[in-house]
Amino acid sequence: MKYQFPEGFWWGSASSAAQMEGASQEGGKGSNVWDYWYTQEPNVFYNGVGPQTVTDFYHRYEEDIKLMKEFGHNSFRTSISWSRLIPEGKGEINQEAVKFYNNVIDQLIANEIEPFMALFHFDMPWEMQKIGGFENRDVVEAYKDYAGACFKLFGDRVKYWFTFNEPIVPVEGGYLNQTHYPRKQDFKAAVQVTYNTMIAQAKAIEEYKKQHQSGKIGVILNLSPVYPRSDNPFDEEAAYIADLFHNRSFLDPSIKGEYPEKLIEIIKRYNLMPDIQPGDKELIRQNTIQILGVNYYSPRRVKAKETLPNPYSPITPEWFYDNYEMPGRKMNPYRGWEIYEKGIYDIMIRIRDEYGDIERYVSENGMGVENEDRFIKDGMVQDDYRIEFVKEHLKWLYRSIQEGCNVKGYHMWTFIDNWSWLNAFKNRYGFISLDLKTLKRTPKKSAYWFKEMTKNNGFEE
Ligand code: BGP
Repeated sequence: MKYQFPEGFWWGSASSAAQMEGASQEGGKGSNVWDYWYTQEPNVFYNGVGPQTVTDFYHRYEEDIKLMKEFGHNSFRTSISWSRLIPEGKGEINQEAVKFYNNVIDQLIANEIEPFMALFHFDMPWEMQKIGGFENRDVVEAYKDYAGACFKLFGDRVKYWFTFNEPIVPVEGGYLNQTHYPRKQDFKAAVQVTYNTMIAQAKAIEEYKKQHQSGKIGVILNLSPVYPRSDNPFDEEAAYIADLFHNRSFLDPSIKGEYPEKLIEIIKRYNLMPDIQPGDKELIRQNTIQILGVNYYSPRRVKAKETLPNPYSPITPEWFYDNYEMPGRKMNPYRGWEIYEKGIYDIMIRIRDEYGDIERYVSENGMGVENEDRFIKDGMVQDDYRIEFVKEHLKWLYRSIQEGCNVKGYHMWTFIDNWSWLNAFKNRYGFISLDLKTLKRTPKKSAYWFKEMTKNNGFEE
């Protein structure tokens, strides 16, 4: 069968500023939460590797962009580092950063690679976190000004903007399970930050429209379809609630301009309502997204709670459901995540049916592998498993397009093996492998496969 994708389909990969740029103390950059955290607790990072150098894109972007071109990219997503552009988070713009991002954008365009730009990928400037991060509405204002500055500086060439990458991840990591700064355990703060992030997004979109920019602005969400253990109504209710928390808390306000009633009801019942300011509701309603990025790695499987939560323990989303390890599910043996390719199709169909079939693309999908060097043969990582992974997801994506879904592209996570927060370089995701000592880049087998596939705008099997 031939999987021929539509003309003009976006092919490429994604990364982010903090995960690839390096030069974290160079070029006038201010610290972000990761830079700061690393100075405090280097050992919480896998093998003690911090954010200073990572893939060193800051110094090697020309070489890297050439490689992207060579390996079939017509688009690439990264982010602007807020603390590089505005070291204090608000106030003065760092001209060295302006020069750097201008060079990157120009270089991408010169290589016929469309830049897709996120404004925020988990990297809160430290000066902003010091005053509470998105718990504080002043930081929301600072983010809006930062976004406005980016549109003004780069919007003549960047036509695809994303307010946030996976906005729920720093909320869950920072306020529920301690994998992101400020590593608290506080559901009420989590709700406030979720809400304020949404306000920040709406303000950035409002600003984008005010500037009469000619591109599109949206958000990138990690959407995992939630499957109940069974069709027992208790399991189904558990799945419904998990979906509310993990998917709909951003999906609904971003596309429909309002929060789901049921989510508000739960938040109210548990006394978790955030501080809301006059005009907020209208702001969210008026400033919905034009394009959606969908990051998909794994499904979420849940079941009804088997024991009642301890009423004295701090409330978390897991009060409402238990995770379910479905017997026989297919696992990625090298990273411990379930692989369920049809999930990508289920998400796309749902957005077609429930969210107005908004223009969207797969903004991340990929396979992490620990100790990937064990698969080196003839000087190259023979990552047939990754080729298989991408192919099987693309087959389902193709099917969703055949069934009318407004899907415009596919970005793999990631191009060159990159640094991944507390996991640092533990799990490798790239088409290109990175030697941590020499920073030498070596294409993996999957890079050659991707090159061939994108040349043909699809594949046959
Ligand atoms: C996604 C993030 C990425 C990246 C990826 C891999 O959720 O958007 O930034 O880090 O996960 O994660 P890990 O290295 O933990 O396997």
